[in-house]
Amino acid sequence: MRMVFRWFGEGNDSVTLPQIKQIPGVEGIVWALHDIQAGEIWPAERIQAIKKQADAYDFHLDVVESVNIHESIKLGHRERDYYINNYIETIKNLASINVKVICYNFMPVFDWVRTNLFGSLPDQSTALFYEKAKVTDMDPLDLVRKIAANPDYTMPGWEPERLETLKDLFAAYQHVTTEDLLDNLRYFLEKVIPICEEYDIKLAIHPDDPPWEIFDLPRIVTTQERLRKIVNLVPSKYNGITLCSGALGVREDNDIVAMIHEFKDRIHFAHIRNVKLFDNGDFIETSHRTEDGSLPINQIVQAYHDIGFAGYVRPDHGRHIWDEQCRPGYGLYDRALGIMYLWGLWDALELSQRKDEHYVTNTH
Ligand code: CS2
Ligand code: MN
Repeated sequence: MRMVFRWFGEGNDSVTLPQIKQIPGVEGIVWALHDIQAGEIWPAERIQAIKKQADAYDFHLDVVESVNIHESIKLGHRERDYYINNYIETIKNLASINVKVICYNFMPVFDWVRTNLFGSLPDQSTALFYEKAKVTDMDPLDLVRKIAANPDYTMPGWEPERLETLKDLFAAYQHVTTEDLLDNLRYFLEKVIPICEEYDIKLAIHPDDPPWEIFDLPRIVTTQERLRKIVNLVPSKYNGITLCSGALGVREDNDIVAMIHEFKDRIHFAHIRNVKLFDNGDFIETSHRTEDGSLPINQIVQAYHDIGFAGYVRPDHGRHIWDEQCRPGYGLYDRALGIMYLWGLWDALELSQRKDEHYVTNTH
């Protein structure tokens, strides 16, 4: 596995490149131009500027997360061709610095959804928390009205200045079904994958987080069966997956180990993190360690080892520990601890494999 670390850019991240350099085994930065709106072309000179920063620390920029998809592409509106062409121009610009993987998602309106960015864990650290009842019992337009009247009600993604756009988007998606969304993804992939093949850049779709429908919006990247459907929409290895254990793993019917084995040729980027599930459907993110959450991170790493995974891996979100002031979920300390746990598991597997090989050669 090739370890990489997400960095939001100079002035946009509390973590610095010199700090990342001191985490063992990190070879590259997962990056994006976060100020560029979905649908706009990423300018070549901005890309070059990031390259210069990364070069100074000998980090590669092979993985981009994310080049976001304009809503009109997800909605299947007429203007989508214009935005798909822009996406293609961005791919070409990224190829000029040798980018290898583009992570993206196809979630309508929201990216990940949580109800509290500072949920409490028993050790007094905090982490991203999802309260199911708060989301399922909520009529979205009601929530819009509530937040407009009292901004204290706000949740991540529902910032008061976004409310008007939210209203329009909810209306636009009203008649978009799951099948429509899949068709719109196919349309996008059919246009973009040939370019990816030509420029040797793999697309890797990130699962929906959480992987079920929320606020009556359709969601498609949710289960093993859906992933199968998506990789078959366009049968090219350039149409790939970002397998995010934490996003998919909050559904008990999702078996991450089985997914790693089934999609081994299509997983170009792995996000590894743990999450603790509660009986009422709530969940909170935890340390990466298997014992601390509900996911078998040890078996997940073993599955990657078993398939001889040579792709990119990053720890995903981390807890906020040791009073770190950071972007929710993206502090330095807990993600660095996560990396050391992943390396610990990986190195132990390497060691036992070598012992087995040694044993085999010695018995011949
Ligand atoms: C999240 C997402 O789970 C995650 O990795 O932080 O924001 C993710 O980056 C996007 O959904 C990928 O497009
Ligand atoms: Mn993820």
